[in-house]
Amino acid sequence: MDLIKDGWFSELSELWPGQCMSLQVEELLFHEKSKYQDLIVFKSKTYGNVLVLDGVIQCTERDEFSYQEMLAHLPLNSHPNPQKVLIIGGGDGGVLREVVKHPQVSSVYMCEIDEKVVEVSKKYLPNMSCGFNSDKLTLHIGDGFEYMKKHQGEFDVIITDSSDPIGPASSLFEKSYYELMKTALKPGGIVCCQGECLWLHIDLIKGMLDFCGNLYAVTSYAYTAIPTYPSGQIGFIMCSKNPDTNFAEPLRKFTPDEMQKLDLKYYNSNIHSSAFVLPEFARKKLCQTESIQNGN
Ligand code: SPD
Repeated sequence: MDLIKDGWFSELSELWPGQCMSLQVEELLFHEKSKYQDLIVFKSKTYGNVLVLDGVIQCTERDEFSYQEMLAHLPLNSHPNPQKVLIIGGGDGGVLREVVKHPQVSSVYMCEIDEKVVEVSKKYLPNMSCGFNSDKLTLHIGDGFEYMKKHQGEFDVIITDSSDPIGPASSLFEKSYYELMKTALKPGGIVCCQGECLWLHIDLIKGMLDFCGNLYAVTSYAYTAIPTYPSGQIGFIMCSKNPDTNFAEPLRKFTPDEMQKLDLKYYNSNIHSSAFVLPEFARKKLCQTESIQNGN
């Protein structure tokens, strides 16, 4: 297979032209095409098992927590009472693991289009997929748009854990998707979605923040550092229906005891606040209007 050559996997995509991340492969564990995408799992030399969809790294066992913890705890700790949560995508279970352990969450609904991702993750990514055993979870295999049309005004928080805006996930980066999420939220609800990389996709992010700024009472962009995503950084588009939301000020700060119990490795309340502080090139480009909140 040409994604793996001479013992190295290389992640090439038109979304990050002229650069690519390579990981040394110890063993190819799984390779199959599902109805939706090409799935690979390999054991890497230094990053544990790695899940790759359509040639793009989705998670590695070594650094996944940086993305999954932030995608879950940024919105959950920005909402005064996040009881009912919907996850769109996220079939590897990493974000789910974080959401089910949150003390205020009582029910979690996950809508993942590709059953194969869930199946493969349960087998090869046990530390991520443990959330599938939670009593709080109702799993639905199907299309996120269709699911939300049938579940209007139901959720406190909606989290979208998608792949990149190419192929099956591209519609999740469009205005119509953010309009639909707004209608599936309860009053005061919050969304947090995979929001791509400042170094690579700033025009895409700008476009999304602009339409979100017109749809929601509060809109912001936060980011995390993660070595195996392109350029080592990925962000989150965050929107709230509640005009009083101040994303950079978490409403709940976990105590040291809670931090230990929740087994958090990346998220803490200081990194929550600092995730909204943008480097100057990004602040200038993204925060031209007052409707985009930032931590600067
Ligand atoms: N460039 C890769 C972005 C992938 C984001 N989603 C990953 C899913 C992990 N749960």
